[in-house]
Amino acid sequence: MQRHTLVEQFVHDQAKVPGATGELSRLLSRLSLAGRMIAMEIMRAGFVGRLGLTGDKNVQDEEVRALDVLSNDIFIRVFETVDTVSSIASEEMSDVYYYSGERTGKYVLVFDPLDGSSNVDANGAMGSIFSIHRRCTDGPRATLADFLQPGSEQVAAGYILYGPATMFVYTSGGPVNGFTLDRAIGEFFLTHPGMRIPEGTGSYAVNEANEAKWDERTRAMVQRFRLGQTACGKRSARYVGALVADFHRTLVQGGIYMYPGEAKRKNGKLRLLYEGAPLAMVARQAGGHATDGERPILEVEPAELHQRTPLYIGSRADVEEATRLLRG
Ligand code: AHM
Ligand code: MG
Repeated sequence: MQRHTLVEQFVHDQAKVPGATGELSRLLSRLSLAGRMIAMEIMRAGFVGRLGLTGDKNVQDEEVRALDVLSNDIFIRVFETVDTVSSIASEEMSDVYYYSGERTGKYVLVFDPLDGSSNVDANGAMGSIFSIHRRCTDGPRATLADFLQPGSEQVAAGYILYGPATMFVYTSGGPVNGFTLDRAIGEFFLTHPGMRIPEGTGSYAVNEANEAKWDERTRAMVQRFRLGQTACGKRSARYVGALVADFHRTLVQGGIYMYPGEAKRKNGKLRLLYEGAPLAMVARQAGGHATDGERPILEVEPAELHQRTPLYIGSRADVEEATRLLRG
């Protein structure tokens, strides 16, 4: 029997929501288009001279790669004609991006167009992460307030993983479903229905080279995972350095991914709105959990677009244990 396509799944999900207009399905299917376009660009990057840095820095003073810019442009273009998205925001743009004219659509979209892009030159995995909120204001166009909603208010969230296979993984508040791209025909098919994060297995993932920057509690907590002194016992370490790839492995095999706060960067490196919150929604809907070391990520009230957050995400028991150890 042939599997569901991604678009069939959207229609199926939508049929369960009374009064649904199909706008969310359209938005999600446009995201899958952006994903297919970016996957193609990544495959071709080495041939067409798109590896490496542009020489510019983004709003967060990070070096920008050619593929970061291209991926961001793809997202902008793909939503140009999708009025249901009132406006968009992204890791690569300092402020909310407004399309010309009035856009009263009911959704706002925030994304990291190419996460883990430092892997590009090494032909490593990367991803795009997205989060969709229903607007909480009703003016002629969205405002910053529409973006600064807690993760618990997300309507849908997910990611596209550009690995050996391209995958689209999302939830719209129900199960987490994973789709794999059949490159020959450009279609995503449901390969991972109802994903659940396993408990009691898997690896721990953290950049241990940052140990000197952590406080004593963080150091002691990570050491317990390293030495197999947590409830789950001996673990292996894994770290791709691309959040989507590290998270996807954690979703499939269990365990925990961590990016702690540091002495000079107390909220760590990752961003709340387009990295932490969307993945936290996926984790929750798959039975897992995510915290910032104190609070559930989904409960954090954002104060700014590019707010950073420490992140502990994965199997519920592991995340709860790490959070307990951090609290002391
Ligand atoms: P980016 O959004 O600029 O690509 O940065 C985020 C990435 C994550 O994908 C990854 O988990 C993390 O940065 C790796 O950081 P580090 O190299 O400090 O371990
Ligand atoms: Mg990122």
